Amino acid sequence: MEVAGEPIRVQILSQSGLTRVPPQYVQPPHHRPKASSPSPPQTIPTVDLSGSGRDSVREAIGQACLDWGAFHVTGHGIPTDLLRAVKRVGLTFFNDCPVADKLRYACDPAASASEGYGSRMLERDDTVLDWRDYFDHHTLPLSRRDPTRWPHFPEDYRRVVAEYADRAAALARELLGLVSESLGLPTRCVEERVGEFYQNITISYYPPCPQPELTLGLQAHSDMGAVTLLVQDEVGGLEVLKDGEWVGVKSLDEDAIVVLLADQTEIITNGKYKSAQHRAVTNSSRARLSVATFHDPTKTVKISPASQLISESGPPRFREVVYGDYVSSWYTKGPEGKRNIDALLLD
Ligand SMILES: O=C(O)CCC(=O)C(=O)O
Repeated sequence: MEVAGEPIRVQILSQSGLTRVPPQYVQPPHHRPKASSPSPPQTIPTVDLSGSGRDSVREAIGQACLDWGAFHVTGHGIPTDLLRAVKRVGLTFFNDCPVADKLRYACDPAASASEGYGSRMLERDDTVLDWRDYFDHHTLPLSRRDPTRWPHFPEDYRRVVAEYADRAAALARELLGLVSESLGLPTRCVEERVGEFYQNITISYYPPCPQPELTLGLQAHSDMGAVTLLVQDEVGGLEVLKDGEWVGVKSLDEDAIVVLLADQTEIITNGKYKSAQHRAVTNSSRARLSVATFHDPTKTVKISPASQLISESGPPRFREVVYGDYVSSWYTKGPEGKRNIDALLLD
């Protein structure tokens, strides 16, 4: 798809002044967002990691994982200034960099999760498109990190993203430790089964959409890896599926980070904790920005339920999977909710 010789980006479409979304962005009726409900919706819990004692923090995390698979964390130690900065550099790139400069960093549209500036998430080109542009960064292990592939503008972009990546990885480790402990496992149990983090940071930019009732900024999915940390601006648009209903997750305050359990954690915990199915909706008046940091196993790692969580009365619920095979299946078949993890269920 091309617009005036350039590969298409949603921001270009949005700025062209169109009043109807092109047909390839129109979701089938059963996937469209619902008009917001008049009663104040429930939302994900908040866990203050600096709260009173590890026992109560661990308990709060365990409950949040059981009930939602998603929660806000505060008191996590990542400086507010750094959270602000990572959103600022992302927004400056999308808003202030000329299109031609942005396209210098275009990702390879033929390769899934390739680094750079893109719009399409899946390899298949017969699916409804998301109303979103993004910049994907490969950040860990350090052998994958090459900041010269990231935007040169604003001038502190590369330093800020690298610093945030390191702080986010430390927080992800801390959270997986609490997840393990909340199930009575040794602190490093889940982290050791995941192995060295393969970390990507995706900065998503959702331009205003002329028909938000017909589109999704990002289709419903659960994340493939172990745990995702999401920082969002004040615009709102993230929704988490709870008991069959989509629940809005507004930004709490500048310090709060959304934690989303991902599929490999569901497998390792033998389904005791579920990965969070989520999506992003759009709006007609304000662009929205989010920064998602994914912590995944390396592709060669085999993932299976932790042996400590298997017993005669609680047999393994998932087949072992090589993580790279899981990723390939996800990108070729598409997420369609949780179809890829469901395909590993043993009956
Ligand atoms: O922008 C959001 O709120 C969600 C982002 C997300 O789910 C993703 O990047 O996978």
